[in-house]
Amino acid sequence: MSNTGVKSQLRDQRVELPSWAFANTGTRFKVFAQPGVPRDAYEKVADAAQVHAFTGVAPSVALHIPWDRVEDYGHLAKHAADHGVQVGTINANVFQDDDYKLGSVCHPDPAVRRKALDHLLECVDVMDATGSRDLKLWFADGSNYPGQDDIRARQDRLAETLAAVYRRLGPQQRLLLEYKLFEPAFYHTDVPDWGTAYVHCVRLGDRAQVVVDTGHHAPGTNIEFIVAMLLRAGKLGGFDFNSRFYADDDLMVGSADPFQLFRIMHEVIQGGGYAPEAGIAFMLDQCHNIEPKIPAQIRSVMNVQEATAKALLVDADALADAQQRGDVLGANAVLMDAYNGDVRPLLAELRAELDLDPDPVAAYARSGYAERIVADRVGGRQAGWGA
Ligand code: LRH
Ligand code: MN
Repeated sequence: MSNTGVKSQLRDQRVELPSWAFANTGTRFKVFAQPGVPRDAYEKVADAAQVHAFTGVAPSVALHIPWDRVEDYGHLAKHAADHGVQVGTINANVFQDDDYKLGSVCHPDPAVRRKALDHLLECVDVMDATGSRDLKLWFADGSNYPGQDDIRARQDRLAETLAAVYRRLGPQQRLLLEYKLFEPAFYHTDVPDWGTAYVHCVRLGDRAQVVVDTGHHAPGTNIEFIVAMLLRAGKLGGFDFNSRFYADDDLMVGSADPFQLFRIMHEVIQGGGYAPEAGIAFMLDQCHNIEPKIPAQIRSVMNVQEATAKALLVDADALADAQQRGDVLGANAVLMDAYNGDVRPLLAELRAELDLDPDPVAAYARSGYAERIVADRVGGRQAGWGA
């Protein structure tokens, strides 16, 4: 594809930001507070809008309930629009209440399951108010010791609750089910892998899709294979992009393994999943525990753009020809040539064409926004995970 063709495809890129990336986050050892951190959903949205202002391809921000609970979600959506962005995916949270120690939707006690379902239904009400398309469900549910609970019975409970949520969805709304191998459960997790998520989504219907969080697999997992399979099955709803060296580290996407991100975007493009009409949500799910949060989100969006540009530059005809001829090294070389190309000048050109500074990180630093929020956001309680 020509550079012009690649640039027009890159113009269509849409990366959704996580509101929680702008709040204080950390590990069980320590949460390091940072000056200027938002105190509420309004300030998180304003910070997310900065990322869009400097990258041009991050026009929506995902919310997490109750971390982003407000009086009037319609008013918050208006606030977002006033800042040039939209409220995107609504994330439910049934993993931080004392009642959920033994699970939420999989809990043995029907009263606890009812409580969890009520929260999930509340999140659909939020979607109605914000105009969001997607409800994202990640369950911490699982067990720590063999025998702790009946694995099969927990699947029945999960299926029952998911069906109730699916019935509540509006015709344009989707349920995105996110899997995770382990943590906080350390023996079994009720939705541990793509297969389990896929089985539940197929059972629910067309508007139930699987989310691939790139930090939620066993080390060595070929994630792009899972992406190809879900795309082929029409069940890839979206990504939670981040990267990791060990477990669910939630580091900046592309920072630990840029080649993996390239391979994933290659499968997305090959599988027809890149075009906006494919409906795949490209979301970031990251925690900036020690680094400044807004520049880290800008850098992350740029990493997705770079991986995407390289994947769009793969000579698909030459690749297919080499693959057909069984030319192993030739085929691999086609992919590596695209990966090893420097796409930064092309992206700088694209930004200039979008009337953006070719270097978004430097432009943000010059804007003075970082200093302004430190000066303005005095008092109140900084936002966090409240864990
Ligand atoms: C779980 C997860 C999920 C979110 C949370 C913030 O590890 O990836 O997507 O709800 O992080
Ligand atoms: Mn996630």
